[in-house]
Amino acid sequence: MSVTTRLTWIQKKTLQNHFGGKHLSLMFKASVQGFRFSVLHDICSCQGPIIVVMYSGDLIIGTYMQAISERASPTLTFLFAFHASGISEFRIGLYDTFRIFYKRFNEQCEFDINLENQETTLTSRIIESLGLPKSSFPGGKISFQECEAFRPEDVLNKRNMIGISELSNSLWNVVRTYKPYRDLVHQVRILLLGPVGAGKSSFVNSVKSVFQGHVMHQVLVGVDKTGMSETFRTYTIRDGKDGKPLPFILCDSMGLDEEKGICMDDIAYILKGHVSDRYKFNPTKPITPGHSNYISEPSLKDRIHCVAFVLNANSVDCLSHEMIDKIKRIRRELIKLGVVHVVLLTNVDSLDLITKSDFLDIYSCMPVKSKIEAVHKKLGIVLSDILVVSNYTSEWELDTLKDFLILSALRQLLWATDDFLEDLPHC
Ligand SMILES: Nc1nc2c(ncn2[C@@H]2O[C@H](COP(=O)(O)OP(=O)(O)OP(=O)(O)O)[C@@H](O)[C@H]2O)c(=O)[nH]1
Ligand SMILES: [Mg+2]
Repeated sequence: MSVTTRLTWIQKKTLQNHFGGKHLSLMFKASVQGFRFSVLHDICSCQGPIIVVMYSGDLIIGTYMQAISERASPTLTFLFAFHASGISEFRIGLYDTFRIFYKRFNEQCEFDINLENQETTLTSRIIESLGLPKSSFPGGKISFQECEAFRPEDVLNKRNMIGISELSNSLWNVVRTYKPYRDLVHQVRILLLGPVGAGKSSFVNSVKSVFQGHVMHQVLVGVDKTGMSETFRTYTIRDGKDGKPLPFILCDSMGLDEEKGICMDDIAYILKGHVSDRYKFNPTKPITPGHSNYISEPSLKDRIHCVAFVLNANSVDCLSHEMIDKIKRIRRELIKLGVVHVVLLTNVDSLDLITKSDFLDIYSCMPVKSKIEAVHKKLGIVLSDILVVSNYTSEWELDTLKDFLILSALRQLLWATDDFLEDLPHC
């Protein structure tokens, strides 16, 4: 059985972010390894900074020490306490680690931890500064039922970054060498649909950026209540500056809106391949045969092979009934036409508590999981078809971790298009 911390995901993440965004690796758990400082010392000394957390009923308090040294020597020390609103901190300054755990009789100490007796003592000045209830500390003491020690580790270290870069490179190769099923088309067409401002155009810019090798802001993006994109645009992306066109086309559309936005009837025309590049949407009426952008007899290459519903992760919990209804109506149309669809959740970078290092394992992050579950519940889309990305928006430099998420999502989109092509009746 693996030894796990008592901290919830949110508590652990709050603590991580409070102390510099490092990953917390559990080194010691008193209920498993024993309430003995000698054990904690053997495990944690010479490991660099250590965070010791004590659990007393509902209270969680702890200390950050820059080191547990072999000899008694002062080390930078902080005390902290958890609250519903976050973490309070008291900086003790340079403090002798051995004095914390081995306070000598009558010695004046601001605080100490007696692991063997499962109690810790704090001065009233510290109790007050940490915002802890004085009544829980009779005589300055509080007993604890559990004690854990963590080592803060830098997850964005060289080894992990090399690993992620290798993964990105292999995804990059999978995408650029992708061949649509049985060569039925040269390029598959992926349509981006979703509420105004969800990040559809930014996703096109992000994919272009990854393949061009620098951040691109070619497609107009921005915040406008009525929507920024007003024309239907189809983007072929090149593999490098003068490279070959990649085997997919991203189709950017006008945003869905409760009142205005893309005309719902236009969606069916786009899906069936009747609408050509640069068609200017009219929110009040759909394209008609005879329009210069109307393709009367579309072939398979003009059709949409996969749809990505683009949603802003921050707003999935407050999607209006009208929006959910619209998306469900589109889904029914997609199912009727056999078009495969997935969800692309953008803006994961701005979810509460999420930091860059979480991109390494984004699907296991609690806030991301809860957004994915919310989408699943509201729209009925299976969990494995909900992908997450963080688009390039205001940055100037490419970022290996963002590239990794964008490429992973793109690979899933290509697999989904193959499902559509494979399922065509004449194949
Ligand atoms: N932080 C963050 N911001 C994003 C992300 N994706 C998009 N944005 C921002 O969200 C805003 C809207 O993005 P767009 O790409 O224009 O959205 P859209 O879906 O094309 O919007 P319309 O064309 O108006 O329907 C812009 O200010 C983007 O910079 C993301 O993943 N993270
Ligand atoms: Mg747009």
